[in-house]
Order: sequence, then C-alpha cells, then structure tokens
Amino acid sequence: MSFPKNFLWGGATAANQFEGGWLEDGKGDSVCDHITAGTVSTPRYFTNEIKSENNYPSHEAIDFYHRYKEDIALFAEMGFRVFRLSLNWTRIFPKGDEAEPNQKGLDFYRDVFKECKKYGIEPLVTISHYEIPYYLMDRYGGWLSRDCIDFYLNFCETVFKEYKDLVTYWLTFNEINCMMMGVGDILSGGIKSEDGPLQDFSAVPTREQKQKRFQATHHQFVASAKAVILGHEINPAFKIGCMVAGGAIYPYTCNPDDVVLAQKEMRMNYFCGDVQVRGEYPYYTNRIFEEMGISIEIKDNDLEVLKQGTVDFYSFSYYMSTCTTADEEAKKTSGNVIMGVKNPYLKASDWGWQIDPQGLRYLLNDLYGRYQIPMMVVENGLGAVDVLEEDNTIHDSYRIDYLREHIRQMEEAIRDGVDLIGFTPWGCIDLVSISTGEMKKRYGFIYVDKDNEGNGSLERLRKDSFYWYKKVIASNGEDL
Ligand code: BGP
Repeated sequence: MSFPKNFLWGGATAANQFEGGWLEDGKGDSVCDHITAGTVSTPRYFTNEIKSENNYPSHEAIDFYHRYKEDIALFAEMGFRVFRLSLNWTRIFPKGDEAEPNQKGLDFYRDVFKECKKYGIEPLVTISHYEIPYYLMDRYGGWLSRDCIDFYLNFCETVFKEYKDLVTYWLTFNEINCMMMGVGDILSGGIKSEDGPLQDFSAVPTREQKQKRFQATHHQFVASAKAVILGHEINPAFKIGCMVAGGAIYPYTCNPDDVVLAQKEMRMNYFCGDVQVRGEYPYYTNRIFEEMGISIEIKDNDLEVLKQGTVDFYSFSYYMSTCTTADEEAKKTSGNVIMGVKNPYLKASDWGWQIDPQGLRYLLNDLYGRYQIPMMVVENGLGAVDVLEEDNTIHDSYRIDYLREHIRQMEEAIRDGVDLIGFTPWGCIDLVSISTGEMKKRYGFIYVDKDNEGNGSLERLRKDSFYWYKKVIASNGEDL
C-alpha cells in the first residue's frame, strides 16, 4: 500500500466553467463572461459588449449554482475526500473594488461548503481561477495595476474570515504561470485588449506584451504572498498553496543543444514556484529579463513580502509533456503539439495533448527535489468526446486507462519518496472547456446532458469511470 491513509482523493472544477447563474443574486460580470465559445479550429473571442447571438458558455455552464446538492451527493457517492472548486470573485464583489461584499454571494459558498462537510468532504478553494471582475479590467486595467493587489486582499480577507471554520485548503491563483506565458493575460490578468480573439498560444509575443505579463505576474506574486501572510494570521491552521500549470519538457535528442534548451525552457516552468515556495526571484531572472528586454517595477517592501509569504504546499496541473529542439528542421518535420515538437514515443488526445503518465512521476520527483514541501496534483485527466448510449450509459474506458496509468505513476513517485498528499482529477463532472469553450471536450466521471450549442436537459449520468474511480478511492489506490 503506497498511498498514505489520509490521502486526499477527489476532483476539481472552476466557478466560471461550471456554476452558471452568471447574473443571479447580485453577481457582477467577469471577464470570462465576455468570452464566447470557439471550436477546435476557431478561437474564442473577447468582446466588451455581450451580444445575444453568440454563445457565452459561462452564463449557464452546467448550472452547479442550482444543482450543487445533487452534484456534491454524487461526489460523496464516489467517496471524495476533497473537492476543488473556485470562488467567483464577482459573486462576492460584483465590481471588485467595493468595500462591502454581496451577502448572497457569501451565502451561496457557505451553503456549498456546508454541503461538502455534511459528507466529510474537505473543500479545496481556488481563490482566483481564470476569473476577474470585468469592471477591474475596464476601469483599472486588471492586474497591470497595483490597485488590484488591495482589491484581491480585501476579497481574501472577507472569505478567509467568513469561511475560516469550513475551509482549510486554499490556492491563491490558478495556473499562475499562464499569464506570463500569454495564455491567461485576458482571462486571469484582465489585461485590457481590444475586442478580438484570445491570445494565440503559438504567436511570438512582442516586448511590450512580455513587459505587461511579467509586471502583472509580479503583482499577483505580491498579492499571493500577502494573502498567505493574512490567511495565517486569520487561521494558523490554514494550508495555503500555489498552483502552477505543470508539464515536463524533454530534449528532443541527446544533442547538447537540445538538452540545454530544454533546461532553459524548464526554468519558465520553475519560475513561479521558485518565487512562491522559496520567497525570492530565482537566480536566472536577470538573464531572462535581459533577453526579453524588459524590466519590472518592484516597489516598497515587495521583496520582503515575497520572503514572508511563502506557500505551505505546491500544487500543479498535469496533462502532458512536451519536447523541445534547437534544430529548426526537426521542428518543421515534427509538427507542433500545443508547443514544442511531437514526441514519437507518445500518443496524443484528440486535442493533440501528448499523453505521458511517466512524465508525472518525473515532474513530481523534479519538483519535490527542488522544493521539499508537500505536493498536490490538482488537475489531470483526458478531454475526450463521449458517446451517450441509448440506455443512458457512457463507456469511457479511454478515460479510465488514462487515469489508471497516471495514478500508477503517482504511486511510483510516492515510493520514490515524494510527499504527495492529494489528487483531484480535472472536471470530475463534465464542464465547459477553458481553451475552446466547448462542452464536447469532456473530462468528467459524471456526464452532463448539454451540447456545444448550449442545448440539453442538464441531467447528470454516471459514466463507467464513475464506478471505477469509486473503487479506486475505496481501496485507497490499490484496486486500479
Ligand atoms: C487547465 C485549467 C482548467 C481546465 C484545464 C483543461 O489549464 O486550469 O481550467 O479547463 O486546463 O483545459 P481545457 O478545458 O481547455 O481542456
């Protein structure tokens, strides 16, 4: 038996991808409420004005807002010990800069947490998951403005005090590194942009874009560190973690050019953890900034705050690994998969994400060796098209295979000596995909009857993986 007795098995979600109820009970609009659905081949669009003819997936999503009791009961049936969810900032502070919170928003999450506790499920709360009030983007320019630090802290103080007896585990920002890599500058950074498609992941950013992204990330680092300090003052038992988009980057060949390049690219993966766990900008920062031609503004006692506000545990998402090469020709022949070149030893999902269970063991060892603090894998899973059979069953053996192999590798990592404390696979109930806004890219153990156009009864159905995961949890990872 390798998984510790109190291992936190569960599942993960995010408010804007599953709650719906986007303007109910005083909720304000978030930046993500202004982002339309796309498809695999067309990008999602951001618009200042919400136009009725477009499909805005976060508006109804899967309606957890009204169905949370049913959903939490299903999680409990699977045996969840932890449930990762995020707060919609705009449910509590509709514009973001108010002094007083919206009571109905606070009440909603209280009810949700109480419902979890009823079944002995520990909530794991992401304070900000790709969600920022639209007003903060419009009026202040989002996280580019230092003002956001105070607005965020006011939000943190409110929820820390309000839920201090119900919540122990917190994450300050989801995938904090995604903003500097350019996938989250609108979504989580609220960095103002003209109406138009969201940032193209493969596009080469301008110097000015890089400057903005790193400045905004610095503000999030300071906000996160201050939140850690504040949270521990409010309740010393709080466990507050960082959350980083994880991924192993391999050299494509043993050519030292590729090896050194892979090492350099991994530094961008370490960057946020280095600041949030070690409490200071890493040794390679100057070189990176120099090469980008940027410099960020660090003020007052920012560096001291970073030192004091280090996190209690390290969490990350893991879906795939990538390969990198310095050889321009090899890049062309291999074709791009999200980023980097195709690994000939791996299969990919329908969305081109390269499936690599061993990469998870590799990364866990790598990160634990670096930080030596408890680790949590808070996202992992297979986005796939599921088929609903006539008799309302869903045979998702591919999802079971994916998760089984990743759990096996987590077990190996634990045997290697990694202090892994929990696992919350992504989208434990089908929800809206963040990259495309689609419903058809499903991750759940629970099927939700809703299609890409937004039609469907929203009925919940148990997939084959539901029964499988229940068995895994009941046997504490023995019966895979
Ligand atoms: C992570 C995000 C999630 C989630 C997941 C899957 O990057 O934190 O919000 O959606 O990726 O991505 P997608 O929904 O695009 O398949």
